Amino acid sequence: MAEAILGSEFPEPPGVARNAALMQRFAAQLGAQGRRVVLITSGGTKVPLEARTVRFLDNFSSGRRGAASAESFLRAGYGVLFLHRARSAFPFAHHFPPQAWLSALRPARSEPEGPGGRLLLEAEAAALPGFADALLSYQDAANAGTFLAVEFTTLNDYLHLLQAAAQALSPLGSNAMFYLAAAVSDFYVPASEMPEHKIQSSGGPLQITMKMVPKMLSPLVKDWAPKAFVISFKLETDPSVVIDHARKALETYCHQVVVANILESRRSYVVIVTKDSETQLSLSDEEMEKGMEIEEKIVSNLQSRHIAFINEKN
Ligand code: 9Z3
Repeated sequence: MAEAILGSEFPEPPGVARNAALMQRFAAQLGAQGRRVVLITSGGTKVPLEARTVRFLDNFSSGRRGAASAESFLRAGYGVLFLHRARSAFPFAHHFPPQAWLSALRPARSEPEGPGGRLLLEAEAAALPGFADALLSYQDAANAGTFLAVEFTTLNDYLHLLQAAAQALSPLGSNAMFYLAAAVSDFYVPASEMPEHKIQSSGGPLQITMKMVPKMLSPLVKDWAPKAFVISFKLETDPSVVIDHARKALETYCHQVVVANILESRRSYVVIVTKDSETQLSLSDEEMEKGMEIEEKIVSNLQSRHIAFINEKN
C-alpha cells in the first residue's frame, strides 16, 4: 500500500512492517481506554546522495521541540507515539547529556558482587537535579504503555513510517492528534538517479538536481486519518513571511493548526495559527531562567483546541 502512494522512488525500507504492527497494537490498546493519542514527529531527515552512502543532505533540527512536547503531552494524559530521528533529543533524557551523568554517577556497590548482582549507583542530588524524576516519569509511561518510540534516519524511512503511523491512529478518529514537528527535507535524489558509489571529486565541481518530496500532509488529512486533529509546523528565517506561509499551508491542506516559528527565536516565541485566529505564545526572561520550556505553553494551548475539536465532532 505504501508503495502505491510513495511510488517506486521510495522503496519500503526494512523494518516498516514490524513497526507498523507495533504502532497498531499501541493505538488499539490506548483507543480501547478512550485515551487521546498524539503522534509527534521530531528531528531532521537525512537525504543520501549516493546509494552506498558516504554523503548526504541534512538539516539543523535537534529534536528538542518534539522531545519536550512529548513530556508535556504525557503529563496531560495523552498516549504518545514518538516518531523521531535516531540520536536526536529523546524525552526525559535530553536534559541530561552524557557529560552530566558520566561525572555525577558513581557505582556504589553491587549485591552480590559480579554481573548477576544488582548494581547500585549514587550521585549528589544537586549534581543531577531532576534526574530521578525524569527516570520515574519515563518508566511510568513505558510501564503504562502510554509511550512508544519509533526511530527513523533517512527521508525514506520517515515517509513510510509516517504513513504507517497515520494508518495506525486513524481508527481513533478525532481522539488522534498529529503534531508534525520534524524538519523534513523538501528535496531528494530519486533512487533511479542516484550513483551507486561514492561521488568522485576527480569529476570536478558537483552539480546535483534534486526533486521535490511529495507533501505527505495532503494524503494524511484527506485519506489516512481524515477525522484526526492535525498540526503542522512552519519554519522560516524571515519573520515577514512566516504568518503568510502558515496561512497558505492551512488553505492548501485544510488541516486545523499551523505553529509558526522563526529559526533563532523558536525556543521563546511561536504563533499558533488557525483559519480564524493567531495566538502568540512567548516565554519571558524570568520563565526561561526558571527552566520553563515553550512547549509547555504550546501543548497546553493545543490540548484545549483538541478537546474543543472532539466536542464539536461528537
Ligand atoms: C518546526 O518548525 C520545529 O518547530 C523545529 C524545532 C524543527 C524548528 P528543534 O528540532 O526545532 O527543536 O531544533 N518543524 C517543522 C519545520 C518544517 O520543515 N516545516 C515544513 C516547512 O516549514 C512544513 S512541514 O515548510
